[in-house]
Amino acid sequence: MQLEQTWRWFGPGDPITLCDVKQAGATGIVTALHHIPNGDVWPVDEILARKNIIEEHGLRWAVTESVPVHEDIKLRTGRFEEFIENYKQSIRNLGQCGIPVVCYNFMPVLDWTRTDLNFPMPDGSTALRFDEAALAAFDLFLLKRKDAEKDYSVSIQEKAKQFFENLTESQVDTLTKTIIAGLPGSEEGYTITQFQKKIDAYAECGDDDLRQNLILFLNEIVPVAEEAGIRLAIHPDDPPFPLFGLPRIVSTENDLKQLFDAVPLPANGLTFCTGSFGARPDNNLTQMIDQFGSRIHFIHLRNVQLEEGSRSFYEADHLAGSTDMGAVMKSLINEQVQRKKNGRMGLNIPMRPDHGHKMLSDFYTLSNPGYSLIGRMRGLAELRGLEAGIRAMTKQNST
Ligand code: DNO
Repeated sequence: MQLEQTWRWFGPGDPITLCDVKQAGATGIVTALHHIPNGDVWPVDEILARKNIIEEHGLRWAVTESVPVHEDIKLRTGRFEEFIENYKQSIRNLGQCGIPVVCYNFMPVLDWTRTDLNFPMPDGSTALRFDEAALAAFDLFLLKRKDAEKDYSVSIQEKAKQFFENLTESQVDTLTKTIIAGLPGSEEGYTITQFQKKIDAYAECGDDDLRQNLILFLNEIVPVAEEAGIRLAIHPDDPPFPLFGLPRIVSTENDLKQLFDAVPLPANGLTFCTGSFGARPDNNLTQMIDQFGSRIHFIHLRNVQLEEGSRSFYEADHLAGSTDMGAVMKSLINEQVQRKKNGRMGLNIPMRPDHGHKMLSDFYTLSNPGYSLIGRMRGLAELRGLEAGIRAMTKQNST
């Protein structure tokens, strides 16, 4: 059994079509009902309609990414009880329709965060980048968050000042939009005023409080998922360190341990995202796979190049960058071998090439940032080859 090769598709409005995906060689689709407002129940008929479109193309809906978690649930305020009931119903409905994996995240306010969506690579393609100085510039001089300077080293503050002074008005606008207007898959976007208000709501919520709220949420939804035949896969924080003074609780091995110890049912699982965990040099990715392998229900493969002396990184080619993708793949194949030995389900763990560069004809066609056709196709092709090569070398063939 190989890993299941999947592809994120944003639905019928995605400029990349299911016919394109087929030619890229993926067999599984990762999608979500993005048009349903955050907090509402996903109705069975809507799920089935999406499933039918996918199956008409000879593909299968392998993973839901994501069923978003409403801010009220994260903070346990407002209508959180109603939203948790709705979440449970969405899980039951997805289970009834035979969609086996649900990815979600518990990042406060923002989903994933970057500061540059068009970072030029030496080969002429462009990548996504997180520049700590650019983030600090936004935080210190545009958002003007109280005490923000405490969160940055003196050298980053200096770089941020210099960076900010050189920005044109339109660059200020682009930076602001990149950070808070909502990257693809984020269900929320904000203006600066709205963003500040959202951050203020976390004034009294530290890491321990947020973790407790996640565990209370998991206590309710994991048993429902077990019963519905759904595997839940929490996505790590991206990037895996605090932003804007907000709490962060899914960034490290120790964070994962606390979650799985608190709620041990097998449906309480993980999206192993190499790009997210890999953005922290103190995360040992293969060790994390060895330790939590049985919890991995979904895989995102992406490589980041860490930049010396800061928390900055850019998204490198899938087989380049700071993460040893060969070692990661080997550990994932080992996990699969263990599963086979133990006779457990979920053998062909779904994986997707997470993001890709904008390259070649991607420059002349529409796509969502990070979700280009050619760039991701290259990533998938490289990862497919890596997997086949390791299997051939280790005689862990695909049957
Ligand atoms: C970015 C994605 C994230 C991810 C969510 C999962 O490209 O990996 O948007 O889908 O955080 O809930």
